[in-house]
Amino acid sequence: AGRKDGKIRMRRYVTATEAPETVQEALKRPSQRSTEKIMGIVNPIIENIRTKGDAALLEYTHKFEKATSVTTPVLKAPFPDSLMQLPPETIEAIDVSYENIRRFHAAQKEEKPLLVETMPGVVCSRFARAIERVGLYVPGGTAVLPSTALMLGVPAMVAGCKKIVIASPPRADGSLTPEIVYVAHKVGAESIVLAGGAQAVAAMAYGTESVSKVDKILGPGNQFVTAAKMIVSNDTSAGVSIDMPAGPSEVLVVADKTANPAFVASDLLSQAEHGVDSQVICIAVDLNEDQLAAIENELDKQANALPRVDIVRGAIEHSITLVTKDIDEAMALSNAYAPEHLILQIEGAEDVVSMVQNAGSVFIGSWTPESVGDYSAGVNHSLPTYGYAKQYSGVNLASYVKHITSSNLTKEGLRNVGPAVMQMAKVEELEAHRRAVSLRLAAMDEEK
Ligand code: HSO
Ligand code: ZN
Repeated sequence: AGRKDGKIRMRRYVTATEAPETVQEALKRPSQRSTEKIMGIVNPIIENIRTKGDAALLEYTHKFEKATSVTTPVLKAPFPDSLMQLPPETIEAIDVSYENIRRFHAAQKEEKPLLVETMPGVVCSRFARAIERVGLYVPGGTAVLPSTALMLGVPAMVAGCKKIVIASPPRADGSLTPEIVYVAHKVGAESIVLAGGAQAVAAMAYGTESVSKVDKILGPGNQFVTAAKMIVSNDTSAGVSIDMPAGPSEVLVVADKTANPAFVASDLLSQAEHGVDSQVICIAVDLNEDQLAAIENELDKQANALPRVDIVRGAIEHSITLVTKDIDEAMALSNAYAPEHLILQIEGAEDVVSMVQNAGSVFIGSWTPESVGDYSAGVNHSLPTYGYAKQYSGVNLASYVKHITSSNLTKEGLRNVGPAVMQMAKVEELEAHRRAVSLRLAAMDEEK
């Protein structure tokens, strides 16, 4: 990456010889394009979709996707077999992944309501209901991402969402990726919206003549998609929520002297190939010069053999290696960074999981490359990036449900809790609240 020898190499910092501020600065994510500028582009798109519906949606698809042959913006289920013609090995791979993702997310289901008797005769309960209509955004861009359709669609199906709408930009010839149609069919999607970007998000948030309005929009996307999700979720007239803010993909690999340099390099590169804005970090625990060089040489060698070497070069440009003295320091730095993916290629990796405070998803031990989680292990790959792992969970079954609570009191229960309620109401000077209790207590006394 612009280095003199032309090698694809990450900048290296030895924490013991650097000021803590330098290390913190090196761990900063590349800054995103100014949100104001993005908002200035996205706001009019949303407004156009809201007021002109399908006509505007088609116009954007023709303009941005160059898919001028698209004349109807929505494909409704049942999807014709002709649109999901795939080689058997692809069907098999999707089916295996689907089943693992389904099993892991089905296990997250809360079978029965939570019931607590807080006082004799006072029963509080909490139960889950699926969000009825969800919109799943599957990005187009530099790679086709049927795996994202699986990660968003399978938990929606498991949760029992009644209506699943998938939006994905069509290819320039107007066709949909057959893998995505096949996944849409498997998860029981109601429709596929042939649109991408802010326009697809707006169409699902407000609905158009042919696009069904949804209650929640999930899925990753570029900065325009993310901005659109934020805008529509702030518009009370849309009545729509979103999963989480999304940024470029990241991985942080913690490696010690037991790590295989080729494995470490391959994991770093599998995230780096996502986009030039991706960031990969290697924390090397007490490695000597030879061990560091082994990883660096592997990285350069493997990178140059990749079809997406140019994207990788861009990502590696803002990626770093940090050499720490021990695992405690490594984990402190990792927790401060809060990576989307954390890979532990260290001795006793399983025991170190207890030290993980902030991360989207953890990959434990040298036999667990991150790509298994991206596709087929069963965990979700829609994860918090850009440090949001400090407060957000990745997509999971709970992303598709909301909880409702209920209270159920007997006479005895109201006698027990009533005095507290009446006194609280008195403090707040809300007399009607107080009387709703006192009236009933008086009625009980009369019955006697
Ligand atoms: N690692 C990506 C997900 C993905 N990888 C999709 C391959 N396809 C973001 O977590
Ligand atoms: Zn990936």
